[in-house]
Amino acid sequence: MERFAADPGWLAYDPSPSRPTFALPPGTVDAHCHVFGPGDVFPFAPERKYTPCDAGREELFALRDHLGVDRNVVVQATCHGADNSAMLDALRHSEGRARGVATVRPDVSDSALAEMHEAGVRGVRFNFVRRLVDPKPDAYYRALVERVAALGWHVVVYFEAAELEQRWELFTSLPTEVVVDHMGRPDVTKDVDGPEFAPFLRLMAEHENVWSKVTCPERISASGPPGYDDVVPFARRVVESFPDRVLWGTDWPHPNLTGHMPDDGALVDFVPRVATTDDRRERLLVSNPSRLYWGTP
Ligand code: 0GY
Repeated sequence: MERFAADPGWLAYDPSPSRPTFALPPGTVDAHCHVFGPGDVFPFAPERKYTPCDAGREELFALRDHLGVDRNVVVQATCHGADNSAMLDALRHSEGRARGVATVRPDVSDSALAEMHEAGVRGVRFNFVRRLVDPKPDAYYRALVERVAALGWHVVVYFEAAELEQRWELFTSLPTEVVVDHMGRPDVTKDVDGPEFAPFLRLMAEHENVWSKVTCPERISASGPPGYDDVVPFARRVVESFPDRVLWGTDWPHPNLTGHMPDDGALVDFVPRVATTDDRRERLLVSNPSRLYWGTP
């Protein structure tokens, strides 16, 4: 049994987050969260770029219940590479209350894909963030998309804002739904109406299969906690412009943060500031993720 030590200076998730003031509507989905190990059961991948603290499914489900979340979408984290075992184990122990997004390589077998589908995987994640992975040429991703599209899965893409132009052709030609992590990581010190954020808004406006997670204010913000005020106009703009193609999530257990660890209760209280009507909140939290991950209206 291998034991892993988290990277020096690794910030662990908050073990006792506040209870949110905002009451999440019934059926709320946390559409972006991860499990890490535990490493002695589900070893971290040899090619990983970071070693986190353990954060397993039991802790995730406890957080879910504490916050008033109903269901989770567990997104494969890069520290587990293409070994999806920890994520799949979480899905299988969720009593139908979790779906997954996997990382797969071209050598994945059809039977492994079918097994993942059976466990609740509904998407594959392509990560282009260089501090997390070594990105591949477009052709690599195109070949994989053909395989997973046949299962009705969608594609989740994670990239830094500067990468959008370079991968535009790839992102806009994918035949599936495409979900962008964390609004494409905008520079929120710039104007929401400025030229920096415009390409991302154009991507969504021109391509009706593109969705966005309005997640990670704690990661994107320059002004910081508790309110992450500088992220509000960006997230609100996306929610109001594309109300049927937005998702929300906690990003628990918050890998690779260096400045501070967010209070997950405060992340819930961020929601009504960016989705300002009951109708917008219902779509963001309940009906959009239900449609995409559970196939229900
Ligand atoms: C996130 C963000 C990060 C990490 C990962 O898979 C990952 O390791 O996505 C990050 O470091 O920005 O969405 O969890």
